[in-house]
Amino acid sequence: MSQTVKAIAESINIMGKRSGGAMKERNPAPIQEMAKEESKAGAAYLDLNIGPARKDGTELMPWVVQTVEAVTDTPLCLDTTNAEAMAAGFKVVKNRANAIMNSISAQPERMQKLIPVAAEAGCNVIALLWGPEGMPRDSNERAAMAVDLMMALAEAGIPNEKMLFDPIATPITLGADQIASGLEFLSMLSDIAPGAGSTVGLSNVSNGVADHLRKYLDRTYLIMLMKYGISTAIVNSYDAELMAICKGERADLVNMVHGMMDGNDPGTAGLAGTALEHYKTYKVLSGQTVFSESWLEL
Ligand code: THG
Repeated sequence: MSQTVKAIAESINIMGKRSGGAMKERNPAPIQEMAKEESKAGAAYLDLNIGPARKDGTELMPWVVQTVEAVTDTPLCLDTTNAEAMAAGFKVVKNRANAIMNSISAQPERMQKLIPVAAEAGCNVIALLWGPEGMPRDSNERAAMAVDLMMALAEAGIPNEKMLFDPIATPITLGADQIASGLEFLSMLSDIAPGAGSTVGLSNVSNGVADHLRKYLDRTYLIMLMKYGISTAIVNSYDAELMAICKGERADLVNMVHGMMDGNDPGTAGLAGTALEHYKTYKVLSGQTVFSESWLEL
């Protein structure tokens, strides 16, 4: 059986062109269309990202949840940095045990407010490896933060199987070192928290890169994460090729990149279709080629 990744569709968010305006105007139709499109594309979860929503989060999150639940049964992933909005959203979610809380970070205030809400809901929880001092610097800091989060969640009765650790994907424009450290953390996860799952905001990796190039970075990075058993990913479900990788339908690309990760360079001569683009992109993400927007022309 081919390896699969559960896709958490990212596009219903306050920053998005279609969904952002609709959220602000409380116009359900565009959001409901997107929810149906993302579900049809094969999303296992729909991320509903209202951002910090300082003014009206406790009213906006329940509205978005109910707007989406009116047209689809796809489980939801509630995404906000506003703890009160998160709690208000979970009050109305129909299928709470299958929903995801996105996210609880290793910041004491956020843990205190949200862990009881998650325990009560019986939902899945994204444990975001972001601490009081911000981004962890290497895989050891990620591991230490993961232990803190796991202990606090376990103390509230939340089992490892409900946890999804997010090592935080960083843009390739900042270099390949942080990417390597996220992958290294994933390779340690089954020892740190046996039975736990994992996730990343995949398109962070291509943030700030020209639009026509982003898809190669996102897809290749997902395949690299799959080598370490990533269980879910927050993705652009409108990229059909990316969704095909999630569904286990691109064993050709997966085998090529995983082979390269094991040190087997296939060379460029026999590469067909988009294999050449993904080959070159792997060289960038693994730090063998220095990033520049002309990497596909090299
Ligand atoms: N980890 C976790 N949650 C997260 C992130 C993460 N939630 C937010 C974010 N990162 C993942 N979600 C998105 C949503 C949209 C985009 C990127 C990440 C995005 N949108 C396009 C853009 O900005 O160009 C299109 C916007 C539009 O529709 O117009 O890139 O890391 N746990």
